[in-house]
Amino acid sequence: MDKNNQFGYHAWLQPRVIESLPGFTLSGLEGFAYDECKKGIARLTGGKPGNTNIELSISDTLTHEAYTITGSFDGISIAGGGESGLLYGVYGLLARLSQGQTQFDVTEKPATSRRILNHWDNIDGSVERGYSGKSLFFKDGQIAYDPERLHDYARLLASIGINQICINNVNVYFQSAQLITQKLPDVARIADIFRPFGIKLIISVHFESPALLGGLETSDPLDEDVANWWKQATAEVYKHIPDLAGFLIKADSEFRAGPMSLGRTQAEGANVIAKALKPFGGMAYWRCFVYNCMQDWRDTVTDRPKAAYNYFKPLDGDFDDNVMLQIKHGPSDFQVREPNSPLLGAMDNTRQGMELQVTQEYTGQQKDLYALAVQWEEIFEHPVTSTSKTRDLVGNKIEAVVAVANTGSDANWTGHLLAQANLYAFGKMAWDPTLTAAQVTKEWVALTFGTNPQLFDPMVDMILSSRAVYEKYNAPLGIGWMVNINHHYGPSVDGYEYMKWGTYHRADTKAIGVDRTSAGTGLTAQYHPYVRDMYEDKKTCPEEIMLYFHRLPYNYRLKSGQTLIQYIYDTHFEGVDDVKGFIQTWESIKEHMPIDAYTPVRQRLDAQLKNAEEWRDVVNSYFYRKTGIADEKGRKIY
Ligand code: GCW
Repeated sequence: MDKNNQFGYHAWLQPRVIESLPGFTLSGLEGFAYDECKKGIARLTGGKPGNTNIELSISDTLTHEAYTITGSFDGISIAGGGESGLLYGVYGLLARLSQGQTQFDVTEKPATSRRILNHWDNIDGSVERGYSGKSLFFKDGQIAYDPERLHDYARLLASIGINQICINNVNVYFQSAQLITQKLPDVARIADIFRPFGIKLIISVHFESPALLGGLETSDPLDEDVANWWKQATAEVYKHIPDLAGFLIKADSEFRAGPMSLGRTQAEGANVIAKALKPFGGMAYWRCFVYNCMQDWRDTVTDRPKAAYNYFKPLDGDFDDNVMLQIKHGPSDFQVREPNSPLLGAMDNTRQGMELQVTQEYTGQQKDLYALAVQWEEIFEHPVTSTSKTRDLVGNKIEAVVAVANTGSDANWTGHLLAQANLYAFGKMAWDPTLTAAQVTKEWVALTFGTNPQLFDPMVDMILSSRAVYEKYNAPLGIGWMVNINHHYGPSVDGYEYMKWGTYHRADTKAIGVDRTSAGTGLTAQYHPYVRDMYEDKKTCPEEIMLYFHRLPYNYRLKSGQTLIQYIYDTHFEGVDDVKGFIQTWESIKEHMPIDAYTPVRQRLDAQLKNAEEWRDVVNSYFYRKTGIADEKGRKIY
């Protein structure tokens, strides 16, 4: 089947003629936004003639990416602060028209000027933690792409406000390191595709590039030759891509080289690259995923979640002003449930961005349905201090919202059709972190499937409940990591337990969990006192995250009166039942959607059910065997 005809290719920009719309004419500023408006209107009206005018203009009173939409079917005005704002205004109008809006009095501006996707794409065409086929950018060691598809991809991303993308994996190997030396004309062509959509490229670079590519003896950031190498190489990059947003660097992390191995600080490492980017207005995005991945599991003092704060907080103020620390949202690694990273909002003199993951590495790998928006809403709702929440990006000096992409060469972009909702939600919530999961999910369903209530309500409910369902059959109460090692799909309770990765639940016959309070590893002390106190005390620690901070006996009574062990049993049985409910829901709405939407999702739900059953039986049996405590309800445990 032609990919463009398969349901899902157009995602939330479905060609769907809406009979109630009038015909439109366009006037005002001609250019890219105007053309996009024309195409979008044709998509929604089928080119119906009419005389409702849409006027496009630039307004000096708005910031570059901001826009206003005013008017009604008597006439509509879109004004953008700049070209990007105008384009966002066009997409904003089209989305509102698709959802049946008829009157417009909208002013929008993004909460942050950096809304970024990171692709973990390798030059051989594979995608690290990718579950949607192959790379959109690379193949067999070369830059290779379908220009039409990339153009459509750029439109999808721009329509949800994404304005920067890193095209290659943060794990940079030799060939991808060469992107900044050998392959610049090709990278520049990709930049050309994204540019009109207001999207700038980022390139992941290898920290040891001076040695690896330049033949220098060292990559020591304090070495003058090294600094000069970065300056020259970067100048060359900017000759080809003058508007490159910057470089992304994963250093001293999971066997990647970095300044630490050369006796230098993270700041010294970041600044040498930042100085090379500075004349061109580029940013050094420096990841904070630095921890000891060679820990002895017998070591109960080292606590991996403390690592990022320990390394970076003392350096607050040492980073150049074009370094942006890129901090994973939680102190572990994209688990189903984590507290926020204590580093977020903790540095007054350092620029910071928050990294999320749209790709579902630990959250079902786009086989299982998982509404990330629900989790992100909690992350944004998380207190940084008693008066401020993470969603106050400006107040907490969080200047970028970044996510690892979930897209690839699959016809529907995201593998699981409903995983498109996660990409959509990311763009919308990065633009406006006050949006709720319910709001963005409803928008996505309306734009993708329409608003027929017989389909709309059940689908919205199913998607919104999916995070809680996955959590039920996964590791309990925030403890995380009970996954199969390496590939991270499916259960393995002790898979990481005797390993070097610093991820332990330390379950014995009586209790489970690591005490991270002041009586234990002291992670709590890294938080603002308000948050610290909340986590310190079992009475105030939110129950769903209890096992992240406290070691509990299996007979610990939760607020419901249930014991911990019974909670584990119950949630794991419920999780499976809930997935069966998803299948029923999907069957009940089958007739209201195209068959090529129904079938692939049904197949994935069947796979999800198997996975949930495996989780239920492995986790329940593990704890039954450890504790010898029977299920109160007498259900079968193996
Ligand atoms: O958890 C790990 C992932 C790696 C990833 C790393 C990171 C790109 O399993 O695949 O590497 O996180 O975020 O750097």
